[in-house]
Amino acid sequence: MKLLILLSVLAASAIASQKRYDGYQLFQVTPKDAASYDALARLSDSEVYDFWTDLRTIGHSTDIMVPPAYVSLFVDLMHAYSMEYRVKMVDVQTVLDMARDEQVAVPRVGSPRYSVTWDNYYDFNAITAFINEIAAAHPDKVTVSSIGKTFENRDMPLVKISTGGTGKKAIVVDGGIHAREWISPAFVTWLINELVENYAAHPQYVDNVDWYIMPVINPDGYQFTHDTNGDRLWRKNRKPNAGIGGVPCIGTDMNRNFGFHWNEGGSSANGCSDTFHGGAAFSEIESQNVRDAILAVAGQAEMYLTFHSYGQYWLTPWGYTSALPDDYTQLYTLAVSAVNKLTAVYGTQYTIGSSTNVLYVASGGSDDWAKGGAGIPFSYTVEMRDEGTFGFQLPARQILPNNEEVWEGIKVMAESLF
Ligand code: 0X9
Ligand code: ZN
Ligand code: ZN
Repeated sequence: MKLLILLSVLAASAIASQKRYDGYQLFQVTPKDAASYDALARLSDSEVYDFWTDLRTIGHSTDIMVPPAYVSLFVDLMHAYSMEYRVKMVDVQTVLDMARDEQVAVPRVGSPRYSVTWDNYYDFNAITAFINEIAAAHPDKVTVSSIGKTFENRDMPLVKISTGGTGKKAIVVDGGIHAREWISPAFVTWLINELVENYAAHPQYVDNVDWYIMPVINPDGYQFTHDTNGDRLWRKNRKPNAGIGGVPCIGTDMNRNFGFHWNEGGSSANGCSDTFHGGAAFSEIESQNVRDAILAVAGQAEMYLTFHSYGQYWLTPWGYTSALPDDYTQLYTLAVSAVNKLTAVYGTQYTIGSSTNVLYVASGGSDDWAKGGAGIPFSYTVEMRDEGTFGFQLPARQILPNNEEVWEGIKVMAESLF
């Protein structure tokens, strides 16, 4: 009896041991001049504050998560610089708990065909199972392979969707480069399902182009956000690094590790930072695997789409400079057509532009490398829902509406290659 109680206490504490965010607050702040901007820039260098959205330019808001012990200091700073601010989440843990409760409460309707559905979020194993199941059900259209192993020895899946024939253009898609952006794999897996399972409704999207889809390119990080002893708000991969000042840390930001104008701004040399760019361009096994998989199809590929959250942006290169690519007008015009269709579904607004100009400088991104390094002309980063009401904890009931509207944009993207 005593043993049983002990065991259940242990079990309960195992469940409760994901990193907790009790008393953490999410602030939305807007720097109004150079002095207040610089003050925020200094905060973003410290590991205390988690910038859920990176610092933009003067006049644009940023979402910053502040630990309880720093809240009053932070508010003092806001007042000292007369910055506009508002508290978006008074207790981040409550929002995490609500999202998890919704996740548990959603009843599975009927007996779903596959290991994932789109009324819930799923971990890496379930996504891998789904990919293998849909490939087995549609061997005429779907081929699954592994592009290599992660640091923690997980296979990184690549799904090729094609009805055969030669000389077709290709679209490369990936998701899950940032672990905590759960809507990304939830969309990319849905896209696979829509193209394959719903093929008959719109065969042209598969008959006219080949798709190379990698639903989770940061499997270790993504699984860590699901693990009971993990951290729901983890962003990077999971390989230990030298850290800073003799204190080791974990993880490289994969979207700062790609080798096109790597380490030219908007990334960090501090291994404890959430935007750590790694020891060198392509220092990480996962970004190497993605690089090699893309290079293998680069001759055929005309388009690269990488899915993130949040903020509702349809972004073009470059992320390393405010200068625009030569063919920016074409990139921009196509994005406008896509976003028009997207917005027509539920009224969701997206901002369009080059990522440096509408967001911030951030070098080493996969989009910049896909265009500048692999020579894929149409390269976009899509930041999906929402605008920070729920942020990374986008409620599961929004997965389908998000996916439906983004799909309208993707159709426009694909049609441009027909
Ligand atoms: O900062 C990023 O990596 C992306 N935003 S996120 O909030 N999902 O982290 C934007 C990347 C845009 N592309 C480049 N900067 N190259
Ligand atoms: Zn350069
Ligand atoms: Zn991201």
